[in-house]
Amino acid sequence: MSEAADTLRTTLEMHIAAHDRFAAVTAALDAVRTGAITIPGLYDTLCALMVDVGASWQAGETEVWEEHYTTATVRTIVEASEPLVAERAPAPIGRTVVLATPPDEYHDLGLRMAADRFALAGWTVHLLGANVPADELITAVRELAADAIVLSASTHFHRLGLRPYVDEIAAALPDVRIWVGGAAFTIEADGWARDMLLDPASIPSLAEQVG
Ligand code: B12
Repeated sequence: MSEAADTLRTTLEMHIAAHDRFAAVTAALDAVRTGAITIPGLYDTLCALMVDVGASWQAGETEVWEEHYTTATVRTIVEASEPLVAERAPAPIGRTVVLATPPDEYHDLGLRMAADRFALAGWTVHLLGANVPADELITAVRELAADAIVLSASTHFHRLGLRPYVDEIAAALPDVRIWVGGAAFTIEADGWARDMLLDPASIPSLAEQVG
């Protein structure tokens, strides 16, 4: 982690511990505006913070409401970054992606961050968010003329559920590229083709792989 990311992380933890959401959001946005950190760097910092909050809750050191407080603060930071993403996005490259999580998968912060990573690579991005039925996703991809679909799973259970979901979508949309990712795939990815698993760091160079 860079020194700027370390500093921001400490500052965010301090403001969240003091239950000062506004100060946390301001510190994060200022770090991007001043160039201390890039948006992907900010998102990596927020992701690490969330993983540690989850571990701390599991260890009984953080209350459930505090984990929710942190999640809500991180969500506001990501949503408030939207204008900064738009300012930094290059000219459109003529590729469109639709992003969603499968039914009952409510972990959507990583998906939200992946949407911005695609925007920063010049993609036209349509975020459907969490808990999207397969038939609705298929309709959306057709109507939005998307070249690719990005799906996220955070739990073991939802990674297993993603398999038939992806198979149904791939059968209906054979020309559309499908990528999957998220915390569940860092633990296990058995049965998934390598070229379907996406590393966020590779998003800037993906455009040539579709259409
Ligand atoms: C916050 C949180 C919640 C929140 C979610 C809020 C929300 N709207 O997102 C709430 C409270 C709702 C929740 C609920 C549950 N949770 Co939860 N949750 C977490 C926690 C603490 C953080 C998740 C998070 O936001 N991380 C930050 C984001 C940014 O990280 P990320 O999703 O990994 O995304 C990064 C990358 O993976 C990547 N990425 C993500 N998707 C994709 C897709 C592609 C294609 C690409 C390229 C990249 C990419 O981008 C991000 C980096 O920029 C984790 C702890 C952990 N270790 O992850 C547990 C965790 C994920 N939850 C867990 C569980 C079990 C649950 C519940 C089942 C708990 C329960 N008994 O009710 C429910 C399930 C709810 C449901 N049906 O979905 C487990 C999963 C265990 C497992 N492996 O199966 C974890 C790991 C906690 C644990 N250690 O037990 N949870």
